[in-house]
Amino acid sequence: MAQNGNSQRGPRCVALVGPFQSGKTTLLEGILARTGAIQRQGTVDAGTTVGDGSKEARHHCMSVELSVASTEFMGDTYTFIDCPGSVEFIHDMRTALPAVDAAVVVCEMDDKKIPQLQLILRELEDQKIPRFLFLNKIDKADAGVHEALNLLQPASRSKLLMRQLPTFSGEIITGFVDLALERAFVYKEHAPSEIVPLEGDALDREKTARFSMLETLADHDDELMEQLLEDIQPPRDKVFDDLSKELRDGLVCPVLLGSATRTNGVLRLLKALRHESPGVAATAARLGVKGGADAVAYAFKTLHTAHGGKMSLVRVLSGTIPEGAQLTGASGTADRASGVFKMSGQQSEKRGAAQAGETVALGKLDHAATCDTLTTGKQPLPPLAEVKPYAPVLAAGLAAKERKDDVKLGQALHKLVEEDPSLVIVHNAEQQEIIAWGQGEMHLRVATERLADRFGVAIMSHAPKVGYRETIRKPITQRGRHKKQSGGHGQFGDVVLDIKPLPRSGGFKFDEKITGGVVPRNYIPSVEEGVIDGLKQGPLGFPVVDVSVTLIDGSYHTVDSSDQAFRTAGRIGIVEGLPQCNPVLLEPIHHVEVVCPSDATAKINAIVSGRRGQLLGFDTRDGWNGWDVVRALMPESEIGDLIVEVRSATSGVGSYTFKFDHMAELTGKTADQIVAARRAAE
Ligand SMILES: Nc1nc2c(ncn2[C@@H]2O[C@H](COP(=O)(O)OP(=O)(O)OP(=O)(O)O)[C@@H](O)[C@H]2O)c(=O)[nH]1
Ligand SMILES: [Mg+2]
Repeated sequence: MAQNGNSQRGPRCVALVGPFQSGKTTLLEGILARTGAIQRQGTVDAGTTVGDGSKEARHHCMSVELSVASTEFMGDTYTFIDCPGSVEFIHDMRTALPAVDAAVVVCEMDDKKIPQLQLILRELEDQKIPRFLFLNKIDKADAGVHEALNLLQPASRSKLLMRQLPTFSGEIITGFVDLALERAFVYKEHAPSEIVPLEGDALDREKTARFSMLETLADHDDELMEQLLEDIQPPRDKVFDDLSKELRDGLVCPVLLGSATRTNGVLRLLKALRHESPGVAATAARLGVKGGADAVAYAFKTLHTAHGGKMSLVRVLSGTIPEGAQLTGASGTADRASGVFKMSGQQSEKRGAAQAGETVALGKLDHAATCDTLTTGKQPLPPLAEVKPYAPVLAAGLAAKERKDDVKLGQALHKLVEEDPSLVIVHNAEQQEIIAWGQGEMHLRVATERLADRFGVAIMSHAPKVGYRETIRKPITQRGRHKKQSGGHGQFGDVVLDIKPLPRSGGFKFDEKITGGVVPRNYIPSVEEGVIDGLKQGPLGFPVVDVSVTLIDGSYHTVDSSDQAFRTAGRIGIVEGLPQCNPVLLEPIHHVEVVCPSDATAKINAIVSGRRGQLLGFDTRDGWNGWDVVRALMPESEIGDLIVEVRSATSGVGSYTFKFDHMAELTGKTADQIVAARRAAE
């Protein structure tokens, strides 16, 4: 310990993660209240928490982006990053993880949430983040909590290690025994737990549970194993050393108990973080930060605030960032930080220089992006972490409600994507649409709410258009004749076109077989242009593809013929010819892969078949215990809101990716409806 009572590990940064609605934001509130950072512990349901401070989070009673708050505990600063639990907002958690020393995975005794837990633990395992499990809502749990490890273990690759043993009064959990300290506590609502004697039945159970905890630790410590075999009590310091070493190395994941609403178990959690979790030095080493004269920080979130403008949330990994520091990120351009701020949910407060270990916001770094490695040096550093968003799964067409907001919409979308890179904006030139691609229904809904609330652009959204095409099934020879005699100079063009179907993905081919100059050479390109004009919208209302057109005959007039006249003649030829060629609708078919927990595979198969999908088979998902991947060919029009059904069949964890495969003919009632809808829209 340092003299001032601070631990030598310095300011910490800890992520609160876990399945949807497990109590992360409530736990943050409990921590802030228990450590005196806030006067009153707010609740999510009343919309009074620090973590869910944004209008959108309050409105939906769930976290929709990460939020950050710092507090002091036993002389050290702790910054917590409260991450959303919904898979639709998981990108914020993924970009935050490189910044943290450890994560607290808040979870419940609920088998329906195990796949979500597995998903989150997988991210932590992959990024090598030391992690505790906080088994929350213990106020609602019963004696079944003994089964917690059996229930939760399959979700974790590293061994779960019970650090605490619940004690009961009847069916209700009233306290716990700390198995490392060997002390018994009873919970007090909104107050520290009280130490009570450890005796009788509780003592016997403690001995067994402690032995099992030590056995788990001894798997990675031969000396401890020998002590256990020889019935020697290991010294308490050794147990704590092993706990923190094996936590840091990702060998074990200690499990603590508590109730966020009552702040039960919160102090023990903080003490475990203080004594067992690594500090910034270990985190910098994990990320490969090379110490030196220049400060290094990792930016894990970008915000555009109404008053402060752009803010970059960063963890300082080495050195000091003074006010007004010049910082360079991946862009290579240095920006001057307009200020160093302490964050508390939506509130920011100006403060002084930030030291290694501290988590702060830096103002107005115009060129900094989320995931950037920032340095006070002149040269940009190689990135410490690269977190690519998952491929988006749901699209919506967006337009400003009022035309005058079109320019503002463009700027707002740019800021929105800076804040949330898991949102993808595509400008579809063919359909003249702005398409927002997101991670799910709620993600897109929140995006449009933010556009209105934060950036003042009211939005209309619509289902994006499907990329239908049409083609022909019968060849024909068609004349196209354009003749106009109005007063002086007339117009004359006359062509004969051979129109033929091409095989699928044959595109468009134009050829000519003109002999004897019946159509002068210089007009032939105009004929082709006219044909292309005519193919832009076929008789069914869609672009025509897989057609070959050959100019075989025609005639001209020495005075009245022109490029324009032959262009018009070409267009007339194709437009009059196509309806006689037995046109047919083509729809895009995609190759789809749905990933889901195996017990949902049958449901997914049914969903895919119900959406005109052609199942290609399913396999176990590589490296994912208990998961499958279902492969199918599916029409684009049926994929539109596929994710909504997939999520509801998989407790929110299933997802899919897709890739264009081919265009297929579509006939019958479905095709008639599409054509009728297209005509109605005209
Ligand atoms: N009984 C009980 N309820 C709790 C406890 N902790 C949280 N809750 C309730 O669980 C619900 C979700 O709590 P949140 O704190 O929003 O959970 P979260 O994990 O932050 O949710 P997301 O961020 O949306 O994933 C709220 O209704 C809380 O009041 C607890 O310890 N006991
Ligand atoms: Mg939350």
